[in-house]
Amino acid sequence: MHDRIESLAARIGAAARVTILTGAGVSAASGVPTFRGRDGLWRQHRAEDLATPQAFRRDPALVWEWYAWRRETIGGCRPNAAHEIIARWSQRSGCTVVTQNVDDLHLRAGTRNLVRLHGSIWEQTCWNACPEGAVAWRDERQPLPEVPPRCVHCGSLARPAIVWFGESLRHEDLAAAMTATACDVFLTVGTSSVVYPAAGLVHEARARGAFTAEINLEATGASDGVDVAIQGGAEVVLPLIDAAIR
Ligand code: BJW
Repeated sequence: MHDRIESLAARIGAAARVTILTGAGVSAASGVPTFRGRDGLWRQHRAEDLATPQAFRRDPALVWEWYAWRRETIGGCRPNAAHEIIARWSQRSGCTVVTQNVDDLHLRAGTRNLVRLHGSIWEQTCWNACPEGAVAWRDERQPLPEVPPRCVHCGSLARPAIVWFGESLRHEDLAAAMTATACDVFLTVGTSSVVYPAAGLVHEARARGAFTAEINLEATGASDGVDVAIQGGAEVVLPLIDAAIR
């Protein structure tokens, strides 16, 4: 592992453009549950019961109770060493951070040039798509005074500003992520690499000539397709890489 860390550090140190894709594993050491690992969120709840527009239409109160519980959990979590290293690297010009996480821990760590592909658990939009409510507003109140919450503009039902299965990502976010695949080094960190289009970004980056690396506790479907796969916690491996960058 030492050699792989040294060689990846040398690549990052020499790169003009670095892109980092993150997933739930980056926030695991902060106490945010992952989706598919042991104790992952999907183990207790079926995705199709909670994270689809159909589920919300069927039972908005149930879906909002799940989000209220997750907001409470995430609200008590702090960025860990992985978020902090990524935030520091993001100060370099040419660095883009693309996250699938909705917890906003990258933002709280001070990450610049951040693309939040799946939205934020701290933002809402109008379920009825009233014109003003189409633009997400922030609501960090804990606990939410009303569950389900209402649109601040028209009073109808609000929804989490999160991309559910079967929904399109925001065009500008996907475009920014695709642009960032034109880079010298592409890191995929703490993601199971099963959810598209995010899972395709590392392959796109490699096809465009990037050196690609994965950091994950375990092998994923992306491991065989990257130049270097390092098994370990992001909160352990990223500080080692950082220390090895000259
Ligand atoms: C550690 C660690 C530590 C632990 N250190 N590592 C092409 C092919 C097939 C299907 C599709 C396709 N294109 C689109 C689809 C459909 C669908 C999809 O991908 N389905 C797959 C499941 C097959 N995609 C969509 O619907 C997307 N929309 C879209 O593409 O629109 C156009 C379209 C629609 C339909 C058909 C075709 C085109 C939208 C995807 C939205 C994803 N939303 C979610 C949930 C939101 C709910 C919420 O959060 O409240 O976002 S799904 C969930 O998974 C969440 C996550 O962001 C996402 C990714 O999960 P992530 O981050 O990888 O977490 P885990 O838990 O899976 O993995 C954690 C990893 O960390 C593990 O590997 C651990 O080992 C590791 N780990 N501790 C390092 N300390």
